[in-house]
Amino acid sequence: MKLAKIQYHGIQNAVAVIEDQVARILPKDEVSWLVTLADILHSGDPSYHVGQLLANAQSISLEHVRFLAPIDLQEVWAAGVTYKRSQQARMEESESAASHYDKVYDADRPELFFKATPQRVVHPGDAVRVRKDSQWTVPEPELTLVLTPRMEIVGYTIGNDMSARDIEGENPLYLPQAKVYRQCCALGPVILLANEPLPLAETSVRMEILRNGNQAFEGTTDLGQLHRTFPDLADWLGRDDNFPDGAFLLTGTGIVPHDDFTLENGDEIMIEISGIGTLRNSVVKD
Ligand code: DO4
Ligand code: MG
Repeated sequence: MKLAKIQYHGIQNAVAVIEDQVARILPKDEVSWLVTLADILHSGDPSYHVGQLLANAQSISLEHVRFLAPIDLQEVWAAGVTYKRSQQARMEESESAASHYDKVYDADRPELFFKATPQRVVHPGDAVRVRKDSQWTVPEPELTLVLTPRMEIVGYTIGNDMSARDIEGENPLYLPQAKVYRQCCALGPVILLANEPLPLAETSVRMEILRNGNQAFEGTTDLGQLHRTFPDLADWLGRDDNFPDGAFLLTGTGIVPHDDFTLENGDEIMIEISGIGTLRNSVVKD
């Protein structure tokens, strides 16, 4: 089952189940404590509660729907160097930090970093941004875990961990500046409820970047290449910390464009994860 936060016909914020070409809008007044998408996700049994609400749902065509990032008050975190491709790319980009990237790939403790507050996250269809002081920025397409305050994996969505590779490569202590800034992250368009584990090797991740309508980059991987498990990443994130509003955890990139590629103003990014959907964003460089 796929859930989304949407706008339609002047309604600014509704929660819907997405089925084929239809959004089934969940009523807010049936069970008063299930008001936000996070309320449903953190309810202990989202599928059951959604099932109850669906009895009074109104269906509208997706043509009339604008998808919002499926986030409420959660913090957004990210894991790094969880795929061989990311380890290689990072070691090439930073001579001084190469051994750190090498070690963290195999270390017990993963690299986890703070990525975004909800206000830094852009909606599907909106623009992610290249920092003014970066000449080398790329998108990172990442399967993203939706975590409850108890750190249970309750869903999956698509994330874009925008990264200024020149800033990160100059000095690893600049990582927060390379990663966290206005419009540095996109999430959506839907959350696939995690009723069953994802079939990792069969779940493909594909990213395509268009420039002036032409393909400027295309790459694919699959979740079978991930060097860590989702429960392990969630466990490390929750270790000795509290997330009263839950969290999103981007699980790292297995696709890194070649080193002479950087995003340009007006580029279009498409990230497709099989079984979840496609996250589309434009790029602004200002
Ligand atoms: O260590 C730098 C960031 C790595 C990252 O974001 C990734 O592997 O996805
Ligand atoms: Mg990343």
